[in-house]
Amino acid sequence: MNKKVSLIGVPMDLGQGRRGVDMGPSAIRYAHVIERLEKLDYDVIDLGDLGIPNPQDRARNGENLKCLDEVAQVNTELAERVHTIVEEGRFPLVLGGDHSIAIGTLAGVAKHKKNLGVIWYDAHADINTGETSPSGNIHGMSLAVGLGYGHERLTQILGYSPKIKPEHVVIIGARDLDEGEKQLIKKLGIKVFTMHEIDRLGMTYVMEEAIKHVSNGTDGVHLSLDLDGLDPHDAPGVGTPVRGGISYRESHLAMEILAEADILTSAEFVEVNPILDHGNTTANVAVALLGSLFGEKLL
Ligand code: 4U7
Ligand code: MN
Ligand code: MN
Ligand code: MN
Repeated sequence: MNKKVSLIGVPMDLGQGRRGVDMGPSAIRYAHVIERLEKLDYDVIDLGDLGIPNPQDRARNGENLKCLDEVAQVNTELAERVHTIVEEGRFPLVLGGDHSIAIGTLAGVAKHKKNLGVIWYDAHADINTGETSPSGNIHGMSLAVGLGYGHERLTQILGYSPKIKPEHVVIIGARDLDEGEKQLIKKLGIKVFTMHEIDRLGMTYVMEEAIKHVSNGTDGVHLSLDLDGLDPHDAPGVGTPVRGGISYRESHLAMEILAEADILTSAEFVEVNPILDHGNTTANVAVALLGSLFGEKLL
């Protein structure tokens, strides 16, 4: 793994309806993310948090896309910042904030990587568009936007689209998909390891297959980890919890296998909501997983 890490917080909560996820970056810093990585000999620069505009109306929902202007604005800025981080030869580590920020991260990273592999670790596929979304929340559309589906204001960030190709994507942990999402996943032939496959095949096999998949024909790999991929017992502080998720142990194993494979070129950890949490459990889980992802070993 690249030993130079630039961390950036995006206290965005406009991609969904519940307050609190804007405090995610603070909660993850409070759980000692920087110390954890420095102990593993990483040179970490904390770039601080992006500014988030105060929307006129959180409920405004033109074309079934809530807060489209603000979400597009923040993601444009994030894309530029991430682009610069990669240009400087550093590893971008983005802390959310809601999952709409993947739009900006992917735009920034993929500007350098023509064939970016993506691991989407999530209970959801986030592959809705304004046409299919039951909620109008953009955090449920970010993977679709990366693939070139959705509103132009989002797909055209940094002036190119699509950012990624469907054959370079793998979704892990899915257990809650909307009808339109199922159709697009099938149409594009996206590889999905649902909870059924994780239960049946085991996390070791799933990760080995996932790594093969995202390494095939790619020039970099991004991990987009939504904490709601984990079971709500282990990560309660998330806005859209879904029962029957990936366990804490399985998630550690997944991160350890990824660390060994040494394929990642960027990562983001999103959807930590301290208001809905018990103590700071979910941020602590995020930091523990980051430790494993960056190569921490017991002995
Ligand atoms: B998250 C949902 F309808 N699919 O689009 C939607 F179930 O980033 C949830 O994965 C999206 O947390 C969840 O609103 C987005 C819903
Ligand atoms: Mn999710
Ligand atoms: Mn998500
Ligand atoms: Mn969520």
